[in-house]
Amino acid sequence: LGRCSGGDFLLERMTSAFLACVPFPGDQDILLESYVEGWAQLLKFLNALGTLFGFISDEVVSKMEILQQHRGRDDGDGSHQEYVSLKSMVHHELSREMVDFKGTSRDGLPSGCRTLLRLHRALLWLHLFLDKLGRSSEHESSSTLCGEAYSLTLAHHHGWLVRNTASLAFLALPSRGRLFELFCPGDTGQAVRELQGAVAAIKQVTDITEKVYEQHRMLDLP
Ligand code: 1PX
Repeated sequence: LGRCSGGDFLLERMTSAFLACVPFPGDQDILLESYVEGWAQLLKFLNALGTLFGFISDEVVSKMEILQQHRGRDDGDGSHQEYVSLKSMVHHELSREMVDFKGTSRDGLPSGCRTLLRLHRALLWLHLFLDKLGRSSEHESSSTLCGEAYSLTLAHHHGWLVRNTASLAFLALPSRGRLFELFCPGDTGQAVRELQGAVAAIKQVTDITEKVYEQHRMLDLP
């Protein structure tokens, strides 16, 4: 597989983190440490896009902090095995009745389950956007592709205020050509291949997450 020296700041590290989420595909489980690492890489990219995307970064950071707080919690024996993987987190939080299915309790740390669900929905958007970008032709607009992917996915979960703010941010997105330059300077073909690798890695993660949430009827957690 070809490597892109300039572009490795985003795609390669993000791809390897999301691949590392699933060390044993048969387990159909996600390692949370790698999941958070994948998001840390996405955050770098988001920050590089400039201040107009700050409200999105802030939201990602606050969701990551909630997960990290759960992961860092010491349950007495000094280990945090409960938050090692997606399935272990789900079983732990369900068995302790930490998951609020009705949206009534407003105090305390939100559950890891409802928090990761927000990131999962965002990954469904990202998967579609990057897939569209990888298949797009030269004259297509990144803002349009991003907006289309958003309408089909994340927008369903957002109110009008967030939707409107998001659609303004999309207009400030770098052009398709500049995004490809960020992914792999001077080599569009390699940028497309790296994009395809990222799309496949994300898909593996979202497919597993979707299944686990569906099994526990948690896809609509408030
Ligand atoms: C070009 C490739 C790489 C780009 C990487 C960018 C990664 C961006 C990830 C976006 C993550 C958005 C997280 C959204 C979480 C969420 O839905 N939160 C809402 C619900 O949370 P709650 O706790 O209330 O149930 C919250 O209301 C939303 C807050 C404001 C953030 C809204 C973000 C909407 C835009 C999503 C599309 C991102 C476009 C980025 C352009 C590159």
